Amino acid sequence: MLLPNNQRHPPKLSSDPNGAGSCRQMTDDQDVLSIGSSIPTHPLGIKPLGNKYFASGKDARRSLGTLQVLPDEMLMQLLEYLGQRTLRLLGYSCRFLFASCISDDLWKSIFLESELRCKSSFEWRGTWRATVLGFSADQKIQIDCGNVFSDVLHRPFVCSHISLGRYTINIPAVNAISRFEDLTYQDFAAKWSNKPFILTECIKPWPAYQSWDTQKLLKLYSNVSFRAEAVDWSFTTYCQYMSDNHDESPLYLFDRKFAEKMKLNIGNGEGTAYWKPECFGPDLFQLLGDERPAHRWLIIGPERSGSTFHKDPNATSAWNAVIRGAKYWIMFPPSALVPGVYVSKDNSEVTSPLSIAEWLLEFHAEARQLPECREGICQAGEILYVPSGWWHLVVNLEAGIALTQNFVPKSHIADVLAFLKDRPEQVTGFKKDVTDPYGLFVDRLREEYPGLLEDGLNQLAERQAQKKRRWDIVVGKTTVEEDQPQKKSTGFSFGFGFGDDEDEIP
Ligand SMILES: O=C(O)CCC(=O)C(=O)O
Ligand SMILES: [Fe+2]
Repeated sequence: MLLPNNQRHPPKLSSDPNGAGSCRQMTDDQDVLSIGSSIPTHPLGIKPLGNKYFASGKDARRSLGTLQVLPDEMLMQLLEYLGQRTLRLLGYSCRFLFASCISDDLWKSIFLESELRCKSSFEWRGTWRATVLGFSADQKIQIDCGNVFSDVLHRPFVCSHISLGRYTINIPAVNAISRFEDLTYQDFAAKWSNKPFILTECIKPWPAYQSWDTQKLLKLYSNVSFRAEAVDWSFTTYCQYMSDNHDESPLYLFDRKFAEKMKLNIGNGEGTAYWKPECFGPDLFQLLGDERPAHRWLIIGPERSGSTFHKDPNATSAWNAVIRGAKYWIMFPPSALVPGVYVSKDNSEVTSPLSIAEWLLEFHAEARQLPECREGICQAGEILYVPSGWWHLVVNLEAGIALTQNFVPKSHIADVLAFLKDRPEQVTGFKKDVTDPYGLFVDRLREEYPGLLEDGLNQLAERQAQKKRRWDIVVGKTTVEEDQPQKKSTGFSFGFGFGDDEDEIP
């Protein structure tokens, strides 16, 4: 899978949203207006760096002593090496260090290194710091940091408070993801397997849609541990976190063993929680039985949680059904260059160094202008289709519950065969004892769908030959006219359209 490498982007001092970092004198109230009326003033009074140049009174940074030589980014990096006691005490030495040492990103790391990390049930106290230190809400320290000017310290606050509405309303009509009540398999296979779409009615009969909400799940599964990124938390603890956190990138519950943990039946028949929609037709990875890679997840998260840009694993396609809440999706076809997303040369790593909020602030406007951009909101009771290889970023517009499943429709057999064959080091989700996923898939297809396998392999061979021809043209071994005599050369292009594999040198 192309996993996003969620490193934080060093904040750009000059590109603070709406000029928050620019040289304008601001009162507290003006501060609020400058970064969008929905962003409250920082509770400690920390201000963007630009405000410093017109502020009267002492700049808190001057009390840092020798540490003044360090830029804010470096100071924060240094603090990452400190343990909880030192970090807490250092925070009481001056206002600037208080504002720095209280940063909840630092305390999240401390939490993850502490013995609390292994606990499934504990009391979440609103911040990572309060949770680690066992503070109650009324023990919140309030030190006025009104003379602390720092984009590094202010920007995470902006990012965790931006209004999502301004990015998700006014979707240009040409970008809008198509919406249907339902679709037949014939239509899907013939016209829609290469494009995202939303179905508005097909999951409405699911018992999961009809009866699940957070309260109900809490009643039934309060002590069940679910995976949320790096931790396994009881549902009670996760719900406490979900209803009271201010993280820029909230911890996302993403559990692939949910069916076993919740003792759910899935599929057609009595007493099942949900079944896969008919319109997608057969899932060819079902042929792998227990040897198929991880393929279904329960997803729960608060407003602003979500998934940064990625492609789904092993060139699979997916559906994502919203049970409660609403999700904003922004998507691009496989060969698109997505603004703010950097892919390593061998396509194995995606560095989307930004949180969802940072990406929205910095790149959304540019991305939306691209002709390949597709956007849509999937509401509760709706399901969205993600075609193989499509880039997507997803953000929860409100706290929500979703179910997702990855699968291989017949129309994408060649994409999956190519991925398993040509990128074995990027294949993910198979159990360790499955040493040759490509061979396994081919064997099973040969038994069940020999004609389809032959088609898939022919498509693969044709793609390979095409790549070779393009390469020969580029290195001058042949010309476009020789390659395609019917087509007079009007200039060579490397854009091969939607659904195309990355343009690789053979
Ligand atoms: O609901 C979401 O956050 C999207 C999940 C997703 O893209 C995935 O499971 O691959
Ligand atoms: Fe995905």
